[in-house]
Amino acid sequence: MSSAKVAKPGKPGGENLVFQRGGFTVRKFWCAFFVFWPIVAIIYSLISSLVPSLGWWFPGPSVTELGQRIDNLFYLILYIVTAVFIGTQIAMGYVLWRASHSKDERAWFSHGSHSLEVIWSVVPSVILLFLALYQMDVWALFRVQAYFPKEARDAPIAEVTARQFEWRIRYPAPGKKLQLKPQPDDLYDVNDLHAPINRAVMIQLRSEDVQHSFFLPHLRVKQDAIPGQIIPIWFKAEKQGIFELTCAELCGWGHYKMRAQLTAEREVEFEAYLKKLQADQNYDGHATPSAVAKKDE
Ligand SMILES: [Cu+2]
Repeated sequence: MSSAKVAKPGKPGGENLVFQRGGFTVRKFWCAFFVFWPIVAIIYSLISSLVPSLGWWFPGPSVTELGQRIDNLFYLILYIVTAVFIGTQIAMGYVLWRASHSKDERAWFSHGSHSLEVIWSVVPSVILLFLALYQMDVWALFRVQAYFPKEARDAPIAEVTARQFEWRIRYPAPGKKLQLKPQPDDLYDVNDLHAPINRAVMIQLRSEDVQHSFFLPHLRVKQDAIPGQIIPIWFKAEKQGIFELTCAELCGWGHYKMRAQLTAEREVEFEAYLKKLQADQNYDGHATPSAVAKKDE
């Protein structure tokens, strides 16, 4: 309020004594201090995003098309919050700078402004409503099973069970469909999920003990694994390679060990992998030479 009293410099006592004693240098220091960090944050973000080889940003472009659409949403939100961040930091810097230059000027307090409150309620509401509507189709495609690609829904390739502290993977035998209950000829592997590329595939995610989170950062896929639930997830890798699969939920003392991999490979390689798993599982010490050779590969 403009009627607020201004303490006279050098006058002993009163609430402004500490402020006045702070002096010119201290006020300049705090002004510089609070302006410095937002500038560091902006420079850091700019370097991280403009020089991806540093590895401070995303782990490369998404290898799925849906992941690229998720990235676009991320950037849209990032631009909005960056504009708000820069605006508020400039306002704060300006106020500090003014206060550091004039020790006679005190802050102005507002005890309620109808127009201001309307503005700062309506503007964020409009932005949030816009984001909520704008991201709906990506969200539906990512999370709602009815919107998953049909080819993925029809034939889940594997069941992944998270447990302290590994990923257990169960595939149906070649040519068979994944059943809810384990079958005698199912194939098993641990910490190495294989999937064919250029085909939408679905995985049934479970947890055996606590809550985990199935995270494929290069594919922008992240889904909590919850005990008692079977949660379907899908992706369509468009690039061959070995990608990190990790647990993104602090799930116990060995959480750091839940690092596995996704091997995205061509359809023929995926089929060969399943065949090899099958040969390994059926190996009883008296197998044919080809099975032994395969096992020793
Ligand atoms: Cu975990």
